[in-house]
Amino acid sequence: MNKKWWKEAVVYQIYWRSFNDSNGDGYGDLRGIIEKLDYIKNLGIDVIWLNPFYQSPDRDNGYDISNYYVIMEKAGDMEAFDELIHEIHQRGMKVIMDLVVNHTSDRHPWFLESRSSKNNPKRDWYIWKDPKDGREPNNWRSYFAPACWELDKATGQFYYHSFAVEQPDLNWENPELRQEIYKMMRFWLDKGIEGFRMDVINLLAKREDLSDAEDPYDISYLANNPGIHDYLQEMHREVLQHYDVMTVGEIPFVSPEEGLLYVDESRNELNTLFHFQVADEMPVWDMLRFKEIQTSWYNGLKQKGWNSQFLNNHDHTRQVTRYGNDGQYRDQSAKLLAAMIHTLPGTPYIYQGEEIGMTGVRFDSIEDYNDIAMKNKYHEEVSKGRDPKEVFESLLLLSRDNSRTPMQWNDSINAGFTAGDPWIKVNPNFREINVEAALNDPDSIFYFYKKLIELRKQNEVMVYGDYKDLLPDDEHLYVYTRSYNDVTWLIVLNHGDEQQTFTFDGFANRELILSNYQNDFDTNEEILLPHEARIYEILRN
Ligand code: TEU
Repeated sequence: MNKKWWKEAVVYQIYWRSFNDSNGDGYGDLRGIIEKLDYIKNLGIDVIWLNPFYQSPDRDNGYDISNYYVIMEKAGDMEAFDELIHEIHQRGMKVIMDLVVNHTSDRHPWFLESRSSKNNPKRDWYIWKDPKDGREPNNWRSYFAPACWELDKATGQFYYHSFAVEQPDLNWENPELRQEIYKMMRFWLDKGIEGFRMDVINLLAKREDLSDAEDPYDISYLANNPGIHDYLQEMHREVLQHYDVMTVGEIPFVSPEEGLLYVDESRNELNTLFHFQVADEMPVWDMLRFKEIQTSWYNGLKQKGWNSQFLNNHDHTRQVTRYGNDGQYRDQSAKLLAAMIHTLPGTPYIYQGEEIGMTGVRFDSIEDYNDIAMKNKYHEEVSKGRDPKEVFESLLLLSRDNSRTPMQWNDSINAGFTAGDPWIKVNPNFREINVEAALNDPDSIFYFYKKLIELRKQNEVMVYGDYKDLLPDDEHLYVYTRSYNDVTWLIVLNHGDEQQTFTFDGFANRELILSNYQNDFDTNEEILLPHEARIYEILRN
């Protein structure tokens, strides 16, 4: 396994519209990020991932792009972008952008031309099909709508959209379109960014067989279709191989064997991936399933490909709420989840606010929510006659807005995020949970993350160490080793509200490196308190 900077990095994800507002319009922006770069550097971050800020009508918060070469006005302008990149580099950090090339906005000039007539030169830049028996070509759903087909009355054909109606999919079979995308990628790489997070990149190739799906709700038919690897290997040849970049693919619906096809270093496609066997398939914490997933991905990628480790992002509820304890044990639980993500094999990602233990949110009505996925689902279910209150309740835990409330900087109005009216309500717990309080508390979650990141920089075993789960069948304790050259670390995690016992058989000679409790061990060291996490170095006899 060869060493790479992106394997050793810790990545911080900034959902800029909720991060810091520099001009009082209620939205975060690029200059707002510049104001906080010293905070991010202080945490120890190596790479910043910026969610999309290209020009967009903003139906899906920037994931519906209408011009790949212009900065969305809410976010700022190209001068602000250039200054941000410069200031990130001045601090010795790198930056990756979000590459969204499975679809554009329906307001993109390419689509406006394509839909204008059947013989427009750009008709084939998108995917158009004739009706079948006067209806959609088949029963396929999209992520955000009951159908992935939308009728364009002017030309009498349906266009294909994997997400919202306002997000028509690009036709990657068209070589002219592909070259246009590669040109755009070079534009941003030549401005000095160090790579891309690639939005649902395994959806680029579409299923040729348009027959109805047996279960249209299993939308995996949108992904991993024949041709996808040809496109990614061409992208690598045409663009990526010419730069020292990091690429991380958002790759849903794959097993380790399928995921390896995207990140096997010998295949020259992507460097690493986000798989979703946890975030999309584990609604709430399931320790045994989580252990199975970790071991299968470790064995599946071992020595060939590189994994990522994350438990939340802008699409998935804050981890301490969804997978931990955001009540009585919030502090210990947030630190345990951090210790786990940062000691498992793969590049760790920190989603803004995770480092201070920000939690999910529970607004009172659907009007308080912004997420198009949640609102479309709500209206679809209510239109079937279901009780609106029951539908609303059912969508709360996994609403993407759980992670999109404004960053909580201090206990002043709007948590110091904006001097204006925030585009989405601030989580009411901002008076207790905020950056200022965290920086003033030496035992805060922030400083625990900072220590984990420091340990990673000082100990290659955290990055390149072999992984072995020692208690695969234990529902509460997660105990594993990482080994590299002559160094072995033992990680002992009690993921639960009850104390547990671990006897350290075979690990008598050990040194505690980090714990999320003040361990004076006046009690028996073999007792792990609720949500206790410990990292040991195992000493040679
Ligand atoms: O997300 C893909 C998507 O639909 C995720 O919400 C999904 O649940 C999981 O994370 C992948 O299976 C990407 C972006 O992250 C999301 O914000 C966009 O809305 C979407 O693509 C469309 O661009």
